[in-house]
Amino acid sequence: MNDFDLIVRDADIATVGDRYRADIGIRGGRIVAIAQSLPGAAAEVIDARGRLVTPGGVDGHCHFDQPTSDGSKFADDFFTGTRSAACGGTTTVIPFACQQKGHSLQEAVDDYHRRAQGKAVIDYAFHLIVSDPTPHVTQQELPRLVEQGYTSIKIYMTYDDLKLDDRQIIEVLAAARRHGAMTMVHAENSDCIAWLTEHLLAAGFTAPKYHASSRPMAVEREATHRAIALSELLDTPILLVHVSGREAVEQIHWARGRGLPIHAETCPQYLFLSAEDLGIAADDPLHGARCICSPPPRDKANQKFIWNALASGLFTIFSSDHAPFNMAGPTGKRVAGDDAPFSRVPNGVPGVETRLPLLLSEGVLGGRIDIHRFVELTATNPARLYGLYPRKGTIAVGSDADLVLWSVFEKGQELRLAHDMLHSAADYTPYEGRSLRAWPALTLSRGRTVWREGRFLAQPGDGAFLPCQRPHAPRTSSPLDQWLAP
Ligand code: DUC
Ligand code: ZN
Ligand code: ZN
Repeated sequence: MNDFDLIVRDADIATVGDRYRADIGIRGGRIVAIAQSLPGAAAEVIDARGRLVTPGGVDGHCHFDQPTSDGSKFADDFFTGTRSAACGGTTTVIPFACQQKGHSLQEAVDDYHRRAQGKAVIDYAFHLIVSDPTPHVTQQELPRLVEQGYTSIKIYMTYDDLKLDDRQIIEVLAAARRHGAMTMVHAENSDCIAWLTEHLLAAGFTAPKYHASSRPMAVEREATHRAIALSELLDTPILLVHVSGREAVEQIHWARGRGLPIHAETCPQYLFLSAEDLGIAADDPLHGARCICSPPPRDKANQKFIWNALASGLFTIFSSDHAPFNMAGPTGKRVAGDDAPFSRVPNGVPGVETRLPLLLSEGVLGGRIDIHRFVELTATNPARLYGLYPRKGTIAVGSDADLVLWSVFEKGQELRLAHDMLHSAADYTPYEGRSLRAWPALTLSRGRTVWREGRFLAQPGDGAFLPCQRPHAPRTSSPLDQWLAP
């Protein structure tokens, strides 16, 4: 009988706190030993030969096979989405079970389990999107679902079919506070966007680049400030998702200075894309639609500001916000036609597979952040924030054996990113042609090799659903609790 199912020998291990060379012993999908020159027999040995090894990525924000209301269809389901994640070094994903207005949260959860069942190749948890916070939802369903391991809630301040007004946001935050859930906030001012869009369209400014004009920084700044104020009022933490530029960062900085528990996320599109990418091409007026996402990519000065905020520690997590719609065909970006106005183009860009390689290449190997911050942003902090740590997000005895062994390329030997390298069902990447200094050589998910030297090796259904712990204790001891009914 072997001591281990697998030993990864001579790994250059990087975690949030440490960097050292060791062997990693794996049994039953878990890490059971870490030592220099691990004794004992193993059914399989992987020779890492001093390769950089990081925890498998935890992507705390991605969209697979989510129902839509405009006739569009997400390009990735749970199979192609998780396949793409695994090939890019991510071993846990957290997409969204989205409540439809007039329906229950439980229906959304049941439907999303059906969509995931037998398809995912890596482990997954669900966030809940609350679009209709009736008393039944906040008082009956949310407490029960939090108890069952759905411990994070996304709310929207924009999008007609999802948005909540301030009173509804307060009701959700009160429930999150009471039950120890994390609330993620999409912060953009809906009325400002509606008014700007109406006037842009009336003036004939319909091309993709006007998407950015319809959602300027002030729209995000105002909503960010309002979300912070509501979080302070309710004495409960929030996470501001997909923060895109300086003015939103300044609000978060201000809130942290007041000691408020405000977390923040940014995404590859705010580091690697800019408003210029929304431009048209000679042969396709909708060319820029490939980079339409919300909030929109900003200018180069904002891009630089987000890089600095990432390095300075302001951001808690770095997620993909993978939301893939195809450029070809009738259910993607062209759902409203080849000449559709920007306002009818589905929002979102693909990015679940390129998230880690882009940040390792341009962040760590480009000298902007160190490897520990990379691990913190991409694996450890999302696992902590969403109640999956230490099972996920680190390399430690007792943790799941979710690992990435990296190929690192010297300067001058870079890999050129091309869509046909990728494993999403999306028909393009917005990062086509970028130089990469790193790509996963091998990804392990619970000790199984899911990606090795260009070959995808997992089976649909290998991934399991992960119930999450409560990310924070229910809050019950502030002045609010003297009069707030339980
Ligand atoms: N914005 C979102 O809020 N969600 C999906 C994609 C996007 O661009
Ligand atoms: Zn959002
Ligand atoms: Zn999103």
